[in-house]
Amino acid sequence: MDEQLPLPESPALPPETSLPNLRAGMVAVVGAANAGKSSLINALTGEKVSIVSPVAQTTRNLVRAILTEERGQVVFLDTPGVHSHGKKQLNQHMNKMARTSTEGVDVVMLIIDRSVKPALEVDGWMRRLSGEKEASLLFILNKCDQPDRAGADLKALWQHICDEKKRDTGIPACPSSERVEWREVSAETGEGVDELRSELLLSMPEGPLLFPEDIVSDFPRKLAIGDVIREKFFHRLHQELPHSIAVWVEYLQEQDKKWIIEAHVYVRQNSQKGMVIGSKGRVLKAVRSEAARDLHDIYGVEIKLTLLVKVVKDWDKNFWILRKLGYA
Ligand SMILES: Nc1nc2c(ncn2[C@@H]2O[C@H](COP(=O)(O)OP(=O)(O)OP(=O)(O)O)[C@@H](O)[C@H]2O)c(=O)[nH]1
Ligand SMILES: [Mg+2]
Repeated sequence: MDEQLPLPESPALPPETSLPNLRAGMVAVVGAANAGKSSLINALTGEKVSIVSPVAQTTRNLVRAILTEERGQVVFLDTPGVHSHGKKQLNQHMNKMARTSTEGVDVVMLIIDRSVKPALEVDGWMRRLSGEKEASLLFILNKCDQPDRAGADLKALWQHICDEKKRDTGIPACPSSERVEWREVSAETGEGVDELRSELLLSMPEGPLLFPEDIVSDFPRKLAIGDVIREKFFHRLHQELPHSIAVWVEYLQEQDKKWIIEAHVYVRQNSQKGMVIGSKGRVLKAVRSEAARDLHDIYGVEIKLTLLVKVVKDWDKNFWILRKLGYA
């Protein structure tokens, strides 16, 4: 009888291929302004990737936030809240950005503020998503720490939209309607967030990581810094004024332990300059120190921040400026 040859020892697998069932994919996070999209992404990733404020339409860019775990990776696309009165050029760019974000993703998460009556934009998003053919749909009822003022209405609205579509097109319901999952969370208290994170990771397709594992966002650093500064203005200014502001980081020098930043705060008209600076410079000083504190926490370096307020007439109608700021 032939003597059996010992099997050759199999070579050690490189670390990334030895991980079992690694999953990675993209999730578009959409919804009406102020629903809590950015807050939820920050809670899911455990990082302050996107800015948050009580002012509607805080997010102006498409911000990618990357969650990496041993199970895999989820890339979230934070989008500007769609605004149905979007006549201004900036609004139109933001709406377009949000709408196109759902193309080619694995999951679309529609975030809805459950504590207020459904906004017109929620109806709009549901109608749009009722035609979704590829991505799985997850409808998230956020702010469940607040009294429920819309949960039942929202489910009825979705059913109504699906029935209407079926009646008008003769196609058996909307392609994704049967697959819609509803979840309740609070981005504020963290309720339901761990479960949602696990569920999202497990629903990603199997495959290698899409981004290096130590990256939390690929949003350009200068734009991210500008956004942190803008967030502080959004917390202090009221009515239309926040929407008239943009922040551009003109200069950034990254030394080992200290970053030197000069940022320009654009306002649209001369009359707005005084309000942004505040009496005796109070608003500007407060924004500068709050932003510097946040930037120190995020980047772990000492921050020397200078803010200059500039009147850039109707910057929000200037395509080149919108492009420079990443809004177009
Ligand atoms: N009570 C409560 N407030 C929340 C919750 N999630 C977000 N918020 C608040 O809702 C407001 C809007 O939150 P954002 O995360 O900026 O909302 P958004 O959907 O990203 O808004 P836009 O970028 O303007 O479209 C902020 O004041 C948040 O603190 C929540 O679960 N509970
Ligand atoms: Mg946002």
